[in-house]
Amino acid sequence: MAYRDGASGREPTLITGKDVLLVVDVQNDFLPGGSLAVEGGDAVVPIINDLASRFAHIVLTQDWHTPGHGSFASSHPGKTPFETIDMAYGRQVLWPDHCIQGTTGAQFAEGLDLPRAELVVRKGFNPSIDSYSGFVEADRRTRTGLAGYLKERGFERVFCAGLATDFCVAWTAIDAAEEGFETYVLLDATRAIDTNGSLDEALAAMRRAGVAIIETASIAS
Ligand code: VGL
Ligand code: ZN
Repeated sequence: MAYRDGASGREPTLITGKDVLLVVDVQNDFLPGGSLAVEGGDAVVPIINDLASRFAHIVLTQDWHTPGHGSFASSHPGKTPFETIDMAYGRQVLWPDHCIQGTTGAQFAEGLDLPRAELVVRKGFNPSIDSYSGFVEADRRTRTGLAGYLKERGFERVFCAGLATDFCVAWTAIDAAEEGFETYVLLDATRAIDTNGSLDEALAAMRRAGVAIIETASIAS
């Protein structure tokens, strides 16, 4: 609880048509049993399903890597998952193979029930560039089109949930804030990988970027 920005005692946040729920990477490979399982990752599924009923607008991101993707440890001889290397665009954590295009692991969690979702943004399909963020790839240059889409639709606030708190949720939220959206992370609707201090680092980076870290209970039903 100490991590949360004091939502307690505040009025619940009323959701309007200018708000969008951005559900990040709730895919089989990030759930228990998946190749890059996030501890307790399955717990976000019912929380997000319930949360979704409070939003008129929902957008999903989907990690969508090529086989042999540059972010996979298996693509770098002698390297093991969770080591880091220097790529052309900066430091990269190396991951187990995950979310390969068209595989079961890349599919959304079976229990995720978001038939009203208006857009799915796939990311990480450039074989040599990772993309934690739903907005901009790890080269910090190549844009996915999501910011343009959200702006064109007139959204003003972005509420982020999903997996993992310290990677794709954090980078997506930071970029949303940098794009000028009022940005929230619904912390209890996320779960973290937490490798080498990554969760504390991500929470601090989100706060520096002006992202508000709240809980789903503060969203009015
Ligand atoms: C993610 C590591 C690699 C995430 C995706 O969704 O947080 N993390 N690819
Ligand atoms: Zn990935």
